[in-house]
Amino acid sequence: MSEPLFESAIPGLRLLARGKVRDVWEIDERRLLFVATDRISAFDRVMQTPIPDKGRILTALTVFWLRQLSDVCPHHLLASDWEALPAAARAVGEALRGRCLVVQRLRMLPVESIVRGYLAGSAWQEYRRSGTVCGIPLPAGLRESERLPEPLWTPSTKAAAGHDENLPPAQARRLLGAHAALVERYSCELYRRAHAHALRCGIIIADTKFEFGVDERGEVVLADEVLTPDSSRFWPADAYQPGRAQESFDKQYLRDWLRGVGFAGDGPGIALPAEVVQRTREKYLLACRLLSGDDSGWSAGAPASPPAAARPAD
Ligand code: PZK
Repeated sequence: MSEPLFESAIPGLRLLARGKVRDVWEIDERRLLFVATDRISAFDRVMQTPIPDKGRILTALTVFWLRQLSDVCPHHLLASDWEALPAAARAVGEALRGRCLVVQRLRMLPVESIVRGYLAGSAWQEYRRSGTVCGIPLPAGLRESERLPEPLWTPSTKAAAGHDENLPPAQARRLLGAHAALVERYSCELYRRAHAHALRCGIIIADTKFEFGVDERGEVVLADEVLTPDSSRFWPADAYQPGRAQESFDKQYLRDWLRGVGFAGDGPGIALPAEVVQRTREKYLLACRLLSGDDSGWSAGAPASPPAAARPAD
């Protein structure tokens, strides 16, 4: 394990944005550099203590999925090898190794493309109130966390501040214009494929968020990080039980600890004790190892699981 990275600094490149966990740098007019830091958020707040290697783990997972799913649609990833990084990034040194994605610069579409296979979070809240999700009527009598008859496309707005809001799909289609049908089709197919793979690995992907952009030729391209625990709800499949909220695969220990100390998501994030950091790190590592069979040496000694194809299907 090496020094955690809380915030990237790359002299010579221009910082475009800092998200909750990732920093985006400009390489040139055609390319961006995404840096996954070790920041972690819970209850919508960034904690003061980083989780060592979390950025490397999420970078490896994103690269795994983009390769695995590259026959579904085009994606923005150009390179993730150290040798392919701009000299300004390599000059920073080991702190950036394994955390960087060089991506194609796109015109981002103004909708978060969420796909849900299970009834959780804001979808469960809306269903309980009105029997609908994003205004789409669902069968009566579904329980919390229940698998949906079909994956549902439940787009949301990209709110500049505060919480994203679910959009009626008809409104999302108007915002997406000519690209709407492809964004919806790509999103649902990506989710179906990823869900089936993850289930064979013991993980339920309850829902996930995709972002798309348009390249200079007008093609719809998958962007951002994909199918990580930060952009999705991962549940351990062996503990799945509809009728109640599910444990989070990655953040359950952190959330339980935060509740225990009375942290309710108000005010700034807080510092985390070593045990919470260690156990949370192990969960991210396990998710990455189960899904991709790769832990790239962050966890000494533990054997990787066999590839999913070598195990019986569900
Ligand atoms: C882009 N974001 C959101 C994510 C942040 C901000 N391929 C692309 N081309 C142009 N812009 C973007 C992308 C992508 N992906 C996405 N901001 C710019 C974002 C993470 C952290 F601070």
